[in-house]
Amino acid sequence: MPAYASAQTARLARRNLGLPPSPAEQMNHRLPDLPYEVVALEPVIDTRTMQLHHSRHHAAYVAALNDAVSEYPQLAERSATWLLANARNLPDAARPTILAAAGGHVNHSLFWKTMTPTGHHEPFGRLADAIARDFGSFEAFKTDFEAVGVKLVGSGWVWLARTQRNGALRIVTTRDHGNPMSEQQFPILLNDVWEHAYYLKHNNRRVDYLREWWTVADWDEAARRFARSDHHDPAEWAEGDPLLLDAA
Ligand code: MN3
Repeated sequence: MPAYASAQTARLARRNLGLPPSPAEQMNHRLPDLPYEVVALEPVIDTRTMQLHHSRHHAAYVAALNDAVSEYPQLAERSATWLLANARNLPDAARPTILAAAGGHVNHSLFWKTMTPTGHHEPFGRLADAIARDFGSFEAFKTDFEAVGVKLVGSGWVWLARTQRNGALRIVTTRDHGNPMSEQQFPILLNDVWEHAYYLKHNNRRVDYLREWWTVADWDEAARRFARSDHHDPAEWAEGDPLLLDAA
């Protein structure tokens, strides 16, 4: 029996007996608080969706990540962003599970901070200039972003990302909980197009969600990420960057 299986058996046994976790089972990854009240993004993001999305869906990814890394002491101190940026260094047997959970945790941590009830809801400054350069205009960018989000089949994310190679902005999608950091691209802005993000309010009309979402998009945060991406390799985020990921 592989070591990880016996460790998992032992952990489940402790759980079933009502015993506290052993020191090796301490939870390293934690659910971050929302940066606003659950009602703050009404009516664009309804309160029930926000509650479930944060306290159930995101919490489940955090729990799954703690569970997945618990068998590997060498990963115990690694941040979720490090795990994403260093996929090749993960144990083969656990790689898909760890990446899915770490992506779910990191992406949602980024996502909450990509929205705000206040502040700039349109780009400004250098980022606005870069969007005009790479997409023609902000309006053209929004149209493209919505179209790409609508076309994504199944569950995933749509991103405004900056390529490390030449600094250009691109709209990219990732399946499930993929993250552009794995492709040497910096996340600038992202929207969650899993059905759990919009189904209670919009049902099957993902396009309505994508169109309304601009009124809560946080371009102050996007500008901070854009400035950060000038000088930092995505892998450097691995050890934790409070600007980007308070909890991941
Ligand atoms: Mn989600």
